[in-house]
Amino acid sequence: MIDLRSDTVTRPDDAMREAARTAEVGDDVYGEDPTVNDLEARAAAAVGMDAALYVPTGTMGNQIAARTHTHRGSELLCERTSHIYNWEVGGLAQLSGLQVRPVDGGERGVISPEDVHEEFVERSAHRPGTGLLALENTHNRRGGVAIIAEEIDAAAAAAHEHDIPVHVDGARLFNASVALDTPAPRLLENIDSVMFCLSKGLGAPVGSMLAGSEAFIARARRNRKLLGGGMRQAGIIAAPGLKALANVERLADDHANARTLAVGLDAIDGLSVDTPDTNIVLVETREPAEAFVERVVEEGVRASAFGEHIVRLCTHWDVDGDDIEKAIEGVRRATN
Ligand code: TLP
Repeated sequence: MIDLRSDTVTRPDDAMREAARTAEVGDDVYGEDPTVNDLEARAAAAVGMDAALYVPTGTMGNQIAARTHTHRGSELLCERTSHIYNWEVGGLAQLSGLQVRPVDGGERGVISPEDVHEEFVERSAHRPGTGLLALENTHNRRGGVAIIAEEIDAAAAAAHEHDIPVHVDGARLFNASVALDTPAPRLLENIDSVMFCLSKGLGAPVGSMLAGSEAFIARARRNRKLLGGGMRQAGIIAAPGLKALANVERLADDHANARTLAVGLDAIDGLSVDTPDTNIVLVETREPAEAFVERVVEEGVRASAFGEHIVRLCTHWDVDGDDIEKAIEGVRRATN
C-alpha cells in the first residue's frame, strides 16, 4: 500500500528511535528536560525567533498562539480555507472566545494588504476589534502553495499599521522555504509568531514548535499548561524532533516526487492536476472524490477526499520515486 493521504503518516527511522531511547530527560514542566531545552533553542534559531516552545501538535501550537495574542471576544482575521479556522474543531471559539473574520485568498490563499485594511475592525462600543492576523505557509487547502516573503511582508505590514500581531501557521514552513529557496527566518522577518510541525515532512513521530519573542513564549508556556500540554520527561519524544530538524533539505525530494506524480496523474483521462509548488498534489476528479478514493485503495494507493471533486495526495519521506511510479500506475488501473 502506498499511503499518500498525508505527510503525517511517516514512521520514525532507526536514528530517531535510537535518539528516543538514549535521550537525556528531566521534568519539562520544571524546565529541566535538557533535550527539550535543546530542541527549543535550535527550533528558535531555525526560524530566526528569540524563543520557542515544544507542543504536542500543530493544532495546540496554533491555538496557544491565538489565545496568547488576543483577548476574548476579539476577531481573528484569516484565509477562508485556513486550517486554524476550518480543521481545529472550532478551537478559536471554544478555547479563546474568538470570532473569525475569514477572507477569500483566491486560488493561492494569499491575504493582501488591501484585504487586511478592508477587513480590519476597530474596537468600539459596538465592535469587537481585530486581535490577530493568521497566515498559512505553505497553504494546505490551496494545494501546498508556497507564499513568497514579499507577500507575507505586505500583509504583515498592513496588520502592524493597525497594531495587530501576525501569526504564521507554518505546519509546512520548511516546505515553503525549500521550494522558494528562501531561508525560513526571511519568510518570517516581519512575523510575531510561527508554528511549525516536526511531524509532517520532517518525519518526527510527534511534535510541533511555537516560536516568537521571549515574552510571548513565556505567556504561551502558561497557556500550554492550561490546555493540558505541560509534558514531563518529554525529551523522549523531543529527541526524534531534533533529528527531524536536520531533515529540511530532503524536502526537495518530496517536491520533485510531487511534480512527477502531478504530471503522471494529469495524463490520466478524467483527472486534472496543476503542478504543485511543494509536496501536496490536488487532483480534480470527474467522479465524486469519495468514490475515487475508494477505487484507488483497491489498487494499493491511499489518498484523501478533500472536496466534492478534489482529492489530495501528499509525498513524504516514506515514499520514493519507485513508489510514485507505482502510485501513478495504481491510479491508472483504478480509473480504467
Ligand atoms: N493537517 C492535517 C489534517 O488536519 C488536514 C494534514 O494531514 O494535512 N496547520 C496545517 C496547515 C495543517 O495542515 C495541520 C495538519 C495542522 C495545522 C495541525 O497539525 P496537527 O495535526 O499536528 O495538529
